[in-house]
Amino acid sequence: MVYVLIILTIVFVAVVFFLVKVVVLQMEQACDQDVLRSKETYQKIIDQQSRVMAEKTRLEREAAQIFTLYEMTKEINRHFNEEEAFNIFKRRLRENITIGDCQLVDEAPPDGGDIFVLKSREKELGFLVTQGVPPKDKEKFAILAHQFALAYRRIKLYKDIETLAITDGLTAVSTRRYFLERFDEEIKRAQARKIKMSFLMLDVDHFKMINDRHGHLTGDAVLKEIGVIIKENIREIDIAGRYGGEEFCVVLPDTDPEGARIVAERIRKAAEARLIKAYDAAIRVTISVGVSAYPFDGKLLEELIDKADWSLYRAKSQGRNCVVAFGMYNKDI
Ligand code: GH3
Ligand code: MG
Ligand code: MG
Repeated sequence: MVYVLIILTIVFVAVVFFLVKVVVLQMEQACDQDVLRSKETYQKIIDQQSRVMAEKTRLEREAAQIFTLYEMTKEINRHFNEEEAFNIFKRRLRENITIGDCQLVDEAPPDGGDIFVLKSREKELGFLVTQGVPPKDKEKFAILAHQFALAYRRIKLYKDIETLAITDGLTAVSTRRYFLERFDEEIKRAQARKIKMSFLMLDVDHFKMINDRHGHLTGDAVLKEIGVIIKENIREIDIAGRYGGEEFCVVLPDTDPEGARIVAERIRKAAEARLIKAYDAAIRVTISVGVSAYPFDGKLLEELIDKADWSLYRAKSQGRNCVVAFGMYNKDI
C-alpha cells in the first residue's frame, strides 16, 4: 500500500513537474516573441529617427541656401551699379563656396576658367569667368550665379531706361530737360571753382526748305546727322542737347569765349562739308551758331541762353552759316 502511495506521489509530482515545465516553456517562447517584436519596433524607430535627422539636415541646408540667396539679393538690390553689385556677389561667393577667382567680363574669353553666361532673354549681358571651384560646389555656384544674373539684368535694364529718358530719340543728344539740368550743374561748378565755361546755340539754316523739298523723314535724317556732327566735334566732357525742333545746344565746361568760338567754327565747318545721304537724297546743310560765355556775358543760366540766342539771331541776319559770339558785341570785355 505504502509503495503504491509512493509511486502515485512520484507520478503525480512528475506530471505536475511536466505540466509546469510545459507552461514555463510556453511563457518563455511568448517572452522571446515579445522581445523580438520590441527589437523590431525599436529598430524601426531608430531608422525613422535617422531618416528624420537626414531630412532635417537637408532642410537646414536648403534653408541656409535660401537665406544666403535672400541676403545676397537684398544687398545687391540696394545698388544700381554693376561693379558694386559684382563685389557683393563675389564676397558672398567666398563666404559660401570654395573659389579661386571670379571675374565679370563683357567679352567671352577664348580660354581659361569656367564660363557662366549672364543672359537677358537671348542677349548676352556679360560673362562670369571662374577658377578653382571644386565639383562639390559647382551646383551652389550655379544657384548663386543665376541669382546674380537676375540682379545684373535689373541693373542693365535700369541703365537702359535711364539713358532712354535723358537721350533724344531722334538725334541721340541729351533731351532739353536733362541738358538744362546739366547746364545748371556746370554753372554751379564754374562758380565754385571760379572757372570759365561757354554755351553754344546752333540752328540749322533754312531747314524748313529741306522739309518742304525732301519731306519730313529726310528732314529727320538730316537732324540725326547734325547730332552726329556735333558729337564728333566736341570733347567727352562737353554736353550736347536738342533745344527744340532743329535747334541744338552745347555746354563747354572750362572753356573761354575764344575756345568756344573755335569749337563752334569747327562744328559749322564740319556741317558745311558733310554731304548728308538720306533716302534718295544727298543734301548739304549749313548751320548758324550763337556763343555766350560765363562769367563774361552772364552768370545765370537764363542770361547765358538769352545772350547766345541773341547772337544766333545776329548770325542769321548776317547771312547765316556763321558763328557770332556775344562777346564781339559786349563792350565791357
Ligand atoms: P532759319 O535759317 O531762319 O533757321 O530758317 P528755318 O527754316 O530753319 O527756320 P524755321 O524756324 O522757319 O523752320 C524750322 C523748321 O524745322 C520748321 C519745322 O517744321 C521743322 N522741324 C522742327 N522739328 C522738326 C523735326 O523734328 N523733324 C523735322 N523733319 N522737321 C522739324
Ligand atoms: Mg533753322
Ligand atoms: Mg529754329
